[in-house]
Amino acid sequence: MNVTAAANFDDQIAFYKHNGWLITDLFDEGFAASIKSWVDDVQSWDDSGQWLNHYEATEHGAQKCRTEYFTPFHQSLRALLCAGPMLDVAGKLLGEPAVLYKEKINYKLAGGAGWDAHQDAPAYPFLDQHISCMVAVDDANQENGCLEVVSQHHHELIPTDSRGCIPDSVVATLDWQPVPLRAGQTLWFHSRTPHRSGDNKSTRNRRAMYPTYNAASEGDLREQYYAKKRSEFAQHQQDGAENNGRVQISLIDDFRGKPVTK
Ligand SMILES: O=C(O)CCC(=O)C(=O)O
Repeated sequence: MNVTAAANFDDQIAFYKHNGWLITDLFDEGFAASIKSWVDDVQSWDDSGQWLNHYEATEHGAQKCRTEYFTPFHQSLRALLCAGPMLDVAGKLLGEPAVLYKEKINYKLAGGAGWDAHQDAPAYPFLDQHISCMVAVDDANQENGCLEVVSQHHHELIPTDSRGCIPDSVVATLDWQPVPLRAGQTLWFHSRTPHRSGDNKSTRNRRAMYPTYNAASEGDLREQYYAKKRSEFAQHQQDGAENNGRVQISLIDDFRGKPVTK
């Protein structure tokens, strides 16, 4: 593992504080290949465990679009996300020691859908301060649906529409910047940084892992977060809630993927 975040990180912290996002190169090619093989492991898991798999209907048929709550079941990914340079950088950017709040892999396989413009904060209860990171598992670019962010817009919450997303009238006024990443690069972003992503219109998968951290002083709330998510999703299913042709995989309704019909 090649850790470049160690010594002179002050300029990067200043960039993050100013813009609300930051790219770091924490891992060399060999380590990026290891991350890829660990994500292959999780991608192959069926629905028999306590991890949470989500699926979407695409032109290529039903595809896995997300797995979350996987760190208890994969030792190498747990070590990657809960210790070492990832936790260290999260703590430096938060300004105090960090703890993992939640973790997900968005697969966005060829044909997979993207996300409408949103801030993460409304989907992350119990806390004031979070920081998320996109760890690029495959190269991400505009063809396969990299993230797009808005700089210097992380100081306040934008009132949301009925789906919990940024209203179209506001989206049109924001300056969106695509952030292509090489596999192994990491994009850190504030939970109020507006972001969105395109559908994967290419023939190449765009898998990405997203750990979210909070200040340890606010508590270790990961189990509480997932208990809330599981109970809201169970209720949603029991109610047979209609979602206007989208499958809901977050506590807000930001994902454009279609539900798989049985
Ligand atoms: O993976 C993506 O393309 C966007 C993900 C995202 O914004 C989210 O999961 O909240």
